Amino acid sequence: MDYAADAQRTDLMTITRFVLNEQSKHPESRGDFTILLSHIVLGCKFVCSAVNKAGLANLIGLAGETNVQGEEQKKLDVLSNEVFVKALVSSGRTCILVSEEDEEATFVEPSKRGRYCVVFDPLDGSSNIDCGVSIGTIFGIYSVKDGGEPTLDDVLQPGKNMVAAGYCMYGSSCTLVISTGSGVNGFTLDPSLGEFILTHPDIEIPKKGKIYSVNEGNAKNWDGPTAKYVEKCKFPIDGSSSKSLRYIGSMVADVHRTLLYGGIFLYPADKKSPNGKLRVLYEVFPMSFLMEQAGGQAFTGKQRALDMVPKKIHERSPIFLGSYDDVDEIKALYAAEENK
Ligand code: AFP
Repeated sequence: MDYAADAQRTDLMTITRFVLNEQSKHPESRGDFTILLSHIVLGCKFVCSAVNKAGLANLIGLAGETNVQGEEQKKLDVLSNEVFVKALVSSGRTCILVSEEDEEATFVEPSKRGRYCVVFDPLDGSSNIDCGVSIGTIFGIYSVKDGGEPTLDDVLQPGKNMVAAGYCMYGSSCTLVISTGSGVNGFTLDPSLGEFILTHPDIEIPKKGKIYSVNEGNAKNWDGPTAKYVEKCKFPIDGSSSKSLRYIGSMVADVHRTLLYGGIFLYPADKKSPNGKLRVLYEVFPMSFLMEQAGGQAFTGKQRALDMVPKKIHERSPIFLGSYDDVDEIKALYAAEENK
């Protein structure tokens, strides 16, 4: 009998137990973060269940509304947003919420306020819903800057100030990956228990990977360094093997694979979208935070992604993130372009 494996199977590390363990390392902690996280987890469980039932419950389809980015909202987007906003407000631990689905930030009424600001995309990759491809929720958490009245400046902070970030992927299994600033851990939902169980402790991204992930349909509009980098992935000049291309078009799924297998995920700027497509606060920052915590890098084409200071809540940025050495290569190409 494999006693070690058996012990692991019967001594389950749930996400709540994990966070409580972390909390006990900070005697000054009042448990606010644990409470906030339990509300995020509830939102993820609800969305997971809704995604699984989508076909049955006739949830797929347009809700007849358009979101800030001018995209048609699906019923599941609307539902997920409502669930997360309500869960976060009722936690009593938040004061400002920024959601991809809402044009304006939500300032929580004073009686329900706490000290955390949460930025999130409740259902990222929604154009993939109808064909059953993995989609996910992405979130980042900041502390309010000081005890005064909360303002938008509390969420317009550089990504490096986040206290935690994560995503939940609704795929063949439901996986929650989170970092509170000391490494990255992954939990898988056990549907029979209704609990997220630690299945991917201390995730470290391989230093170099064999996969690149990008929407090559935009290639004709790319700038020089991006075009050169992708060319090198396909036709390496140093005699090494070419990289494989994998692109799902759902950031959570593409980043999850990159985190586990290594490689690079790119959503660069192009002539049509000089700032790229992905949103700084609730796509670029949380994923960059996780990548750095796992030993990788995240770069915008100009600077370390987490150093950016957003001016608007729905701002976009180009992003290159993944294995340390792979991101180093693209950084070198941008540096060479700059020195021309
Ligand atoms: P949707 O939510 O509209 O499906 O967009 C998903 C997304 O924001 C992100 O999850 C993907 O990485 C990226 O857009 C895909 O964009 P392209 O379709 O332009 O490749």
